Amino acid sequence: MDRFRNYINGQWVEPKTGKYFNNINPADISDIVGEFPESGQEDVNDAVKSAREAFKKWKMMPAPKRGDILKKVGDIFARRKEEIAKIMTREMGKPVFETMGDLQEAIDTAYYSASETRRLFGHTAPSEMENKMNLSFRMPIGVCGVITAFNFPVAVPSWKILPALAAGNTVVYKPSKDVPQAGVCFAEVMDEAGVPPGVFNVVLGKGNMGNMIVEHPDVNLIAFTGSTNIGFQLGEICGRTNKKCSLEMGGKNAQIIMPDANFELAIEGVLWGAFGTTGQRCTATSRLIVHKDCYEEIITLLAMKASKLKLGYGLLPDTQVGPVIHEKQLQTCEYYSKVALEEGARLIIGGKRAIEGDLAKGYFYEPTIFADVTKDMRLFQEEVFGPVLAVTKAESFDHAVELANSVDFGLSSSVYTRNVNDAFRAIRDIEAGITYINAPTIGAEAHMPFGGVKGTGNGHREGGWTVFDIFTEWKTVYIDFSDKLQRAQIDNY
Ligand code: UN1
Repeated sequence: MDRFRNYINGQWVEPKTGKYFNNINPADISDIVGEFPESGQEDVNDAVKSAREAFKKWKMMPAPKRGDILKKVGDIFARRKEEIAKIMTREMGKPVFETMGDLQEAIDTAYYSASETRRLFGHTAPSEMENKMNLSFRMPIGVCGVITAFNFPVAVPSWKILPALAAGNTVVYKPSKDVPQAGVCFAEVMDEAGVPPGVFNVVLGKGNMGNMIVEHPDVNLIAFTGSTNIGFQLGEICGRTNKKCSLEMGGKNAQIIMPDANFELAIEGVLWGAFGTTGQRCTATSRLIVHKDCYEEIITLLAMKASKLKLGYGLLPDTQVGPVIHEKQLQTCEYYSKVALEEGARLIIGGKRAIEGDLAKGYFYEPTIFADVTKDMRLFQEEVFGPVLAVTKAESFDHAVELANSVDFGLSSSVYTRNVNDAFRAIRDIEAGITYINAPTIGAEAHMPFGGVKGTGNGHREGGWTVFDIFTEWKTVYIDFSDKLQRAQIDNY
């Protein structure tokens, strides 16, 4: 069996704990992907120390030169796209066409970040005094701890790591315990691209190892994607230790279908949004809100199509839906199915493990649809992170928007309608960081702001130009060439 190592200060190193854990293929739990370091405090210390040291030089490198290296990162990810995609599929289950998309998102982010290194604009503004100029610059922050989830093993970390480096920071990255090999691949790519030693470090581990990064006094910033529970905990530590902290957490994203929508398109959208990545996206469509005039028709059409989805091992070419990530996630799906039934929802399809043939080898759950889910039910309110869709009836467009907003989260949202007025009202009134018109709740593009309102986040946006608001601080500069003391607010008024 392959044994993997940490990547610290440009070297592949054994964990000082001497401990390793096995990671398995969720589509076939007899297939052990490899042994991965179960790192501890000393490993984290080493990584942070090397990142701190490397920061001194990396921040001095002209940003466009850093960009040249990031462009190579994109080139190497592009060259290794199919190979790494297959590694990711084995490790976390989603079909290869999806892991290829995951890598494409990282490639896009690499090229975008590279080009932004020539555009890290600051503002200039007039001074309130004569012979004085006011400027501002974006400055790197220091050592950034990056902690991410399993569902986008390369794309989501790339959203943080590559802009962080573009801006002149250094990084200590802890991938999810469920996708450590993707973390190793990330380090291989960075190494080959010529990212200098210490600028990017990967420490593999599980349990509360992430907290060691967050607690470390020499880490300046934490960028996190994962569960609401953990995000809130990390946020508390960052509050106590005065670290900048960007949190990207849960969602309970709704798609609305109005009677004037193109139904085929809307159904295609919800199938992809709800069951793509086996529902394990923070942007997944977990609620479908349908206007009463087309409610039963949509449910019938949807059930027909959803029951035809092909579950299987993601490396098989006809697989549309892979397994969930682990046994615990399978149990969560079972738990919410049970609760939904107890609370009076109507089971349309699924609601149980998929165990036919080879599916019995892995963590497969049938695409599940519950209808007549009402606002007070737990399936309406709580994130499942699996292939379980709640369908709710709306009395009117306004009611649909009200329902969409009746949850604690606010990441993504979608409306299918041909009525331009309703479309614009949805854009204005839905409480979410992202709204799609006639497109599913998933499918964010690398160069646009990504993030959510309410319980989903803490006010930051990754992606696009806004990511640099996370990974930089402002330096304001006043240049006085008057040759005299000019006292602001005093001498000029
Ligand atoms: C996530 O689920 O954490 O928009 C990110 C999307 C993807 C990213 C999802 N591009 O669904």
